[in-house]
Amino acid sequence: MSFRLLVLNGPNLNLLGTREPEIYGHDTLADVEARCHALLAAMGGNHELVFRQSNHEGELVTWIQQAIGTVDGIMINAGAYTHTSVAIHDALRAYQGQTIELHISNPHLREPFRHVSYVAPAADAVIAGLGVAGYEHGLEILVRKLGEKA
Ligand code: CA2
Repeated sequence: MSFRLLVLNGPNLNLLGTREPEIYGHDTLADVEARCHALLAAMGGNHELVFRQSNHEGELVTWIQQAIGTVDGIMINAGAYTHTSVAIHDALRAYQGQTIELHISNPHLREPFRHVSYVAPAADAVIAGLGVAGYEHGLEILVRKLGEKA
């Protein structure tokens, strides 16, 4: 069984590996993307992965809309839009596939404004606080969950 997977990254995640390494680590987003592709290749099954980042809320909404009927599972790190975006929440509610919300840090250990997520009520699962390794763990879980449903 092969699945079409989409990993979405929100604002400022293009800065990964360049600032605040004590929170987000030293890996760049390109490193993380490469590891996600390597993981899927190692898992076999010929899964298709599109990995994207945008600083623009509407672009993320458009990508989620385009995933409707074309993508089996989405993993999303919406960055700061996690805590503000009704638009991303609504788009994810319109998407029928499996959804995982991902965070590199654990927002609940940080400032109170990060304790609310508009993504979580529209997601099947939430992964947080595992560092960038969470991307690989999340993808593995996403593929496993899709396999259980197929
Ligand atoms: O922990 C996460 O993955 C977050 O989604 C990251 C967001 C933050 O607003 C969320 O509360 C939690 C911020 C992403 C910014 O990433 C940077 C990476 C390196 C340097 C500066 C920003």
